[in-house]
Amino acid sequence: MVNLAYVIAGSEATGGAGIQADLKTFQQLGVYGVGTLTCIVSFDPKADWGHRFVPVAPEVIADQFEAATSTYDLDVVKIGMLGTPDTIDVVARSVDSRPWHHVVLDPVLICKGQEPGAALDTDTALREKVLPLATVVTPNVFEARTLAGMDAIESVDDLVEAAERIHALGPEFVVVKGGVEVPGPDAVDVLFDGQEITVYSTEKIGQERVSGAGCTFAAAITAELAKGTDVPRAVAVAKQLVTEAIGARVASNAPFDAVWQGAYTG
Ligand code: PXL
Repeated sequence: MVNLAYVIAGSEATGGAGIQADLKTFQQLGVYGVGTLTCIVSFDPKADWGHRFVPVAPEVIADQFEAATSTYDLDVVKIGMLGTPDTIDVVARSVDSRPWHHVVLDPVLICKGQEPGAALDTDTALREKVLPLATVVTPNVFEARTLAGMDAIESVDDLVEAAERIHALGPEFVVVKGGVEVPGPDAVDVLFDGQEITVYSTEKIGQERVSGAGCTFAAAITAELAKGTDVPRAVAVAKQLVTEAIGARVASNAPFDAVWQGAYTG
């Protein structure tokens, strides 16, 4: 019997991030992927590779959700980029209408190309409507600062404080990803389950951010949870997969490389 995982996320037209990265990750981990599209992002090579952003109409998101959840018995879902308050509203109502074993939220906040005013509304809606539905949330340093209300995250102690603060907002498990943003030789992630802190650490591979790493990390956790893995072990698998995917990154004409999930051997 094949395990199934569901993702609600945006398309990133070059295939490095977004739902394309999620579905590749599911496949790499041997899980059948089902996807619902929330928006379409097309980088603009004429404007410094900024994001052109087009939301999918809320009723079309609801239709996709109905098709996916009626066709399969899905109990693990990853939520990626949503992008507007209206999208957040329909996704929150849809997800809340069914029971889930796990809801993994990658809290993608602002996106270049969106109006700052709209982005603030979006952050607030995400925090109020989607975060309380999540069982696992995977903010990067920027997202963690916003969600935790911290001015700076510059050390492992700060990652721990952010994880504890975000846990108080509802999710059972919080994984704050230090990535290349926290100084030091290692890429450190911190998991907090309400009681215990677990620190995951690997040597940094360069100092540049690689496109699709965050999407791939949360998708790998989701795929592992769909296979029945527990959260601490799912995070360990995700960390290894992302580290290998960054090591095997794909160069392009854009100013950033993209992760390659196919390098993971397990
Ligand atoms: O990596 C964050 C992300 C998620 N989802 C979509 C994106 C991006 C970044 O470009 O375009 C659709």
